[in-house]
Amino acid sequence: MTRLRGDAGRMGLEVHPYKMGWYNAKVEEAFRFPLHHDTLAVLVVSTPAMFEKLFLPFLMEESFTTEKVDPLDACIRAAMKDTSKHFPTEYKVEFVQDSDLLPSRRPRILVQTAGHVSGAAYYYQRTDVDPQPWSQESPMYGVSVHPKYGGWFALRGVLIFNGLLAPGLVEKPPIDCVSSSRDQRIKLLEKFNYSWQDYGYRDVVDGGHVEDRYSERQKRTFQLYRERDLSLCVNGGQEPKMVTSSDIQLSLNSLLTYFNLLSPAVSQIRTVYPLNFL
Ligand code: B12
Repeated sequence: MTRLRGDAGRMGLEVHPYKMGWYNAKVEEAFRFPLHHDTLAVLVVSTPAMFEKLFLPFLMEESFTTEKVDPLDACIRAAMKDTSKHFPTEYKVEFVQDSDLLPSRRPRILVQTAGHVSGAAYYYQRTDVDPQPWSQESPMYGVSVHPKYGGWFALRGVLIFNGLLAPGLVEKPPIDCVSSSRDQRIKLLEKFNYSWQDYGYRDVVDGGHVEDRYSERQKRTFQLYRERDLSLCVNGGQEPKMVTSSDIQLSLNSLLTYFNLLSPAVSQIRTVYPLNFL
């Protein structure tokens, strides 16, 4: 665990161990993992530093090709694969990512619940506000808040150590960092649900202080990401359409143009992309 934590830290990631049974106890049947209660699971969280320490260097690697439809997912997956090389071979270690789906199209892992039971980040749900000001019919998605980074982080996935039991692991409750008032929790949930695009929910934390935030460059890149995702998945807001290679080409082009404009150093990316993608 110490080695894993060290590796993760160098990449701008954090790791938080928990027992699969703690997670299974919270979620509905459909989301449970059919594993022994004490099975070791480790949540992987990205901090604002991940962008510079891991993602930009990954984009510059020789091995990066346009076949990887989602570079960020591919980047985290590669980092976990690399780190897993140090694990004893007798355990079957699987990395389940936030974007992985079950055949039912539901997410394979609910990373916010995993964040809560591992003690990494408190998961605020509508039930954390009493009484609730919203009607039961209106959706109000929950949001996790990290004690150091507020909302300036992401929950990337979980390493599952099949066959490795950790009976001695002690549950560490997450830090309740939006504890000051009911109004603060309402503000947090409403900002996350109604105006997440302005990043405001990420600063709703007791005392209003966070240790680090995404840089302007990181924000802009992730924004391009979302635009790209929409262009890939949505056809004028109507029916989902098939993803074509020209969609992917278009989106990667905009990402690369942006990098090239911002930083001459990153323009090396040009050299590792096939020319027809530029
Ligand atoms: C599908 C999805 C969406 C959908 C639907 C949202 C939703 N929450 O359902 C849409 C497209 C709308 C969406 C949008 C966004 N999303 Co989104 N999304 C997801 C995704 C992939 C799955 C969420 C899901 O379907 N949950 C299923 C429901 C049923 O889970 P649930 O409500 O938590 O219910 C469970 C808990 O209540 C638990 N439970 C029951 N009792 C108890 C008690 C306790 C104490 C606990 C802990 C748990 C617990 O059991 C229930 C299940 O049985 C997650 C990643 C992931 N794999 O988890 C990201 C995720 C939630 N999204 C995220 C973000 C940031 C966004 C956006 C801001 C866009 C963006 N990426 O920048 C917007 C903001 C929301 C909005 N205003 O629209 C982040 C949230 C980070 C955070 N700080 O919490 C996540 C975690 C992705 C990530 N990698 O970090 N998203």
